[in-house]
Amino acid sequence: MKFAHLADVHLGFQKQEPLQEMERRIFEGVVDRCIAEGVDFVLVCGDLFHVNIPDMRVQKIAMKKFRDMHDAGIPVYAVYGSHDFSPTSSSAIDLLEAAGYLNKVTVPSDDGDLIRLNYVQDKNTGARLAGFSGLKAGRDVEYYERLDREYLESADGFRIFLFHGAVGEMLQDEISGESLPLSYMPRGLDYYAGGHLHTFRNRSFSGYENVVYPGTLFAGQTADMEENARGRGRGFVMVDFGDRVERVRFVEAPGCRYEMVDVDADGLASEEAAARIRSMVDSIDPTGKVVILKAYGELGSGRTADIDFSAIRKGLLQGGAYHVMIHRRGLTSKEYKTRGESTGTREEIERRTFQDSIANVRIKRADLTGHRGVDLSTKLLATLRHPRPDNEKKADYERRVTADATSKMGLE
Ligand SMILES: [Mn+2]
Repeated sequence: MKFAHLADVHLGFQKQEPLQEMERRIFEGVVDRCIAEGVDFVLVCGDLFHVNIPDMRVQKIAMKKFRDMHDAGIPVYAVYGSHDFSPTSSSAIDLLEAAGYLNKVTVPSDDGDLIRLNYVQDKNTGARLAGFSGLKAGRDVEYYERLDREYLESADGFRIFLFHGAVGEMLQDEISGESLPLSYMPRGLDYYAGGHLHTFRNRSFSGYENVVYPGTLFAGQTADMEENARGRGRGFVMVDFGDRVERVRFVEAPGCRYEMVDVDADGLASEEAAARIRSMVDSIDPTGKVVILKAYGELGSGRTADIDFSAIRKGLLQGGAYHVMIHRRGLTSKEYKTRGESTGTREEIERRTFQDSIANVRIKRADLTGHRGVDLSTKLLATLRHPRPDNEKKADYERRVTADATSKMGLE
């Protein structure tokens, strides 16, 4: 018998069309693979979706593939992650459950001090599954402290615990704000199916064998894309089992090909930095690849806007790149540095900040640069700084703010 273990798919994470297409292809390929391999069931350990209610495009992709699994007779067992969690059961996860394509395994009865989780039993294999969803920061610990572990430990048969969160013992070198000790989980179960950490890891401890994170299938945060470009394999986990776990194997999902262009421009003049970026970009073959251009450091002279990133992007796309990502947040300029001093009134600080930022913007229109640009920015900020009052509907608020902003910009 075998099951597949997925987590952190983050459907809907990608915002650019070519990457959305890749995200879809990877997910569909993995589901097709599970069906072709004839798995007995599939586990989804949180963050299937990047947000609890993703747009319809994303829901359709999921609906279709979960239906395929359902039609192939493959049950899916899931817990929420931190991204698709909904305390009121209004997540796309719940839509899949309502359609009968997925089973949430968290069935707690919370009366008194202890939280009791009941196992869900898989009909065909007899495996028992229980789990905890990922909750919003900090609340996990409190729930685990109240978990009736003995109840879960006393059941017999093949037992799986699904969870979404960082287990302290499984951390490698990441700086993680919060983690749970393994001892918070029921002891002696057969498999601990994790989600939340985005890279594959598989370890066993005394009393806790087979603690596994499959990692993300593609990406759920920008740093994942960079790791991909540096050669990290992504995929899911396939587990063969009988009375016990027999084999755990990582199955790599085919993804994109990448080129990483990493430019340290520290101390360079802006023309030198531009030349370095050009020569590095010219030395790669972008054909069919996702190119990640990362520029950082403090320019010794000139403006960051002297580097024409949009022309570089255009050139790469013309050269056949599948997609170009430019990360230049770490690039600053010594000459045009935003003055950090926070003296003066709020208005003075705001004006100064706008002045400094506008100096770094490459644009020819006089109404958007110089003191006119600062005036306009200040006026727009006045419109945008007020949050929606409680008694105003969101749509009305958006309409009012948009109308106000367009009139200040002199647009119709
Ligand atoms: Mn995640």
